Amino acid sequence: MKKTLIPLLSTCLALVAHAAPKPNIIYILADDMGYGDVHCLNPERSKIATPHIDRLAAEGMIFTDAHSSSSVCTPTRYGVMTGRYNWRTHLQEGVIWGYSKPLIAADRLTVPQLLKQQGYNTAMIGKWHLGMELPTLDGKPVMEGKKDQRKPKKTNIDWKGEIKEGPVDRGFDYLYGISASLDMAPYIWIENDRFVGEADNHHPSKPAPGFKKDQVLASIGNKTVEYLKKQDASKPFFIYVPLTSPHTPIVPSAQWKGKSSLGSYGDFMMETDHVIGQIMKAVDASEFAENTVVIVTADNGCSKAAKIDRLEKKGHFPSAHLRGSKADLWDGGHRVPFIVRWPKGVQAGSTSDETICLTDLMATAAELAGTTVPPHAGEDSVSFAPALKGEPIQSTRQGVIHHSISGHFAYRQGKWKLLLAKGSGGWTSPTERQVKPGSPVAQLYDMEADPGETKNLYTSHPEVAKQLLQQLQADVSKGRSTAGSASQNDIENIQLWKNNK
Ligand SMILES: [Ca+2]
Repeated sequence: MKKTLIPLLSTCLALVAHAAPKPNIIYILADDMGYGDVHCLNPERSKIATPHIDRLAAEGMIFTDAHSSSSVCTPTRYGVMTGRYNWRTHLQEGVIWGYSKPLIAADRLTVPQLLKQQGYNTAMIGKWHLGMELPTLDGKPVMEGKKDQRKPKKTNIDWKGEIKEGPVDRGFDYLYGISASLDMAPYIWIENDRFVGEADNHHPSKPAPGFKKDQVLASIGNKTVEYLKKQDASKPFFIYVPLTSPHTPIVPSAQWKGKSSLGSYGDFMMETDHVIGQIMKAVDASEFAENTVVIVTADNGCSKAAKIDRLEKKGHFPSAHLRGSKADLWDGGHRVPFIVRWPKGVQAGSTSDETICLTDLMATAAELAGTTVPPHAGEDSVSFAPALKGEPIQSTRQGVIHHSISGHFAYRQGKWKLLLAKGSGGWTSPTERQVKPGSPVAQLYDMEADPGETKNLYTSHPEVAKQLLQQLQADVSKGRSTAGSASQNDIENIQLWKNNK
């Protein structure tokens, strides 16, 4: 009797161990949402109610020192999807457009591909902004505006044709979304590899029939809920939900207009929070809530398009205690809200002050799924999974690299931050052109003592600046910032100094 039971028992145990359920991952990426736009992160100086994100934080973990890899959209999204810094590609500054070619190379591993290999269902619902191959009527390249690619005068798109090299060719089983930002043509939904309806090639700035900008956010929420309802505990899933808000156009839907005391931006932020609440509600109603990791973060800080001066006059500070905003090298550009709820794996009401980067999704997802990042992938990705358990992150990365809209670099290591810029490196005054003559060529801040980046220590601490610069140079030139097999950047001679030093 015993002889037959023991092997049977060990087989069962092995099966149980093997079948330890992999967590589902929902990654919600708001667009241009400042650290101080989330009420619980900025309780004294936020005037926007965000009850759903606040609840997520109360039930999970707040990361107080999380950074997007860039202070603008496209580059950050590249980092989220690939675990690699954007400036290792040809995109050295700025963003791409709605008709642009794919930025992620066909042979580069993405997070959804990695998770698919681990048995996950994968879906993306929202804004891509990483380029795709759009079909054309004449088989020629897509006609783009020569001066303003945001608004070409006419196009040659085949609206009935097959879209290639987009999200479904980069690892997502399912896509419902838009090509780029909601202020960039084309204005049309895409489902998997097809457009939903047709836009007008002679009026490419006109939305396709039925496409309403003030309904896009709600549709992203509804489609995500719909997708969640089709999932069950038998197979893990990864859903990437890049929201289109509170980025421009600031278009709260009719039912949210006037809800805040701050005008459209406040209303739109409240609607953003509401949509996150709808997604949480669907998770909570499911059989898989306990083992679902919900992450809420943003691709960069609040934009000046939100009329930050006016918001501040009304007592709302979108960058909280941080200096600058979207596009900048100062922390207001790229220190982002980062909240993780995972009932099974994260203690409610916890906080982590570890410095993490949005490139870290790949290594973290790999660890959560019980695997590792293969060679020649995720070169700038470090798993923050230990932090979720309250343990220190085991990082082989010396520091985190920041990048501004104009391609200025900064390096953060422990409490020190070196900026290779004289001013904001972005849109906030003083910009590089506005700095006073004779200003130091770079900036160095002690982020512990001076998180608002007010006291430049560059000239008084040259040895610290030198050491950080050397580390930055090493991380750039070796094609990776983590330990692992050597890797190559897509271009040679990445220019570290952008201010004519
Ligand atoms: Ca953005």
